Amino acid sequence: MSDGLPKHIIGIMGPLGQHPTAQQGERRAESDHDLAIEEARPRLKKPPLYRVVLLNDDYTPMDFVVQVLQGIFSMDRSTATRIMLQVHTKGKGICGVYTYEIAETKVAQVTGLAQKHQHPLLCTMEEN
Ligand code: TYC
Repeated sequence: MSDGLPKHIIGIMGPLGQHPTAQQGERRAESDHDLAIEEARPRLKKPPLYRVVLLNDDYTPMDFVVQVLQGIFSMDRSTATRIMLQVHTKGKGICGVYTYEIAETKVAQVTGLAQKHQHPLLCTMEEN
């Protein structure tokens, strides 16, 4: 009974250990041994994930986009160049997949850097 897994009391055992739903008459619960225990289901849900998406435009320099992908999304130069060219040829590309607040922060960082350099680069997030 000390394996560290969450436990869930589902009833009180009869004197001979029968299942609580099968028990007749008076109930006893003098010690832990009288409790019918089953493993509780895990209670943590995985958080929703969001794709951070970069959009193409006609004006933002390719090298600026590569630097954004390296600096904000921790890509090496060849991966950043591949993603930049994917955005350039297909219209959009995924920079990464994150939980809500991290995705939101990445979008704000890209947008802020683009505005600082007066480029029209757009970045959005989409639920995965
Ligand atoms: N299309 C741009 C150019 O020809 C390059 C570019 C790539 C812009 C990716 C934005 O997200 C982008 N200079």
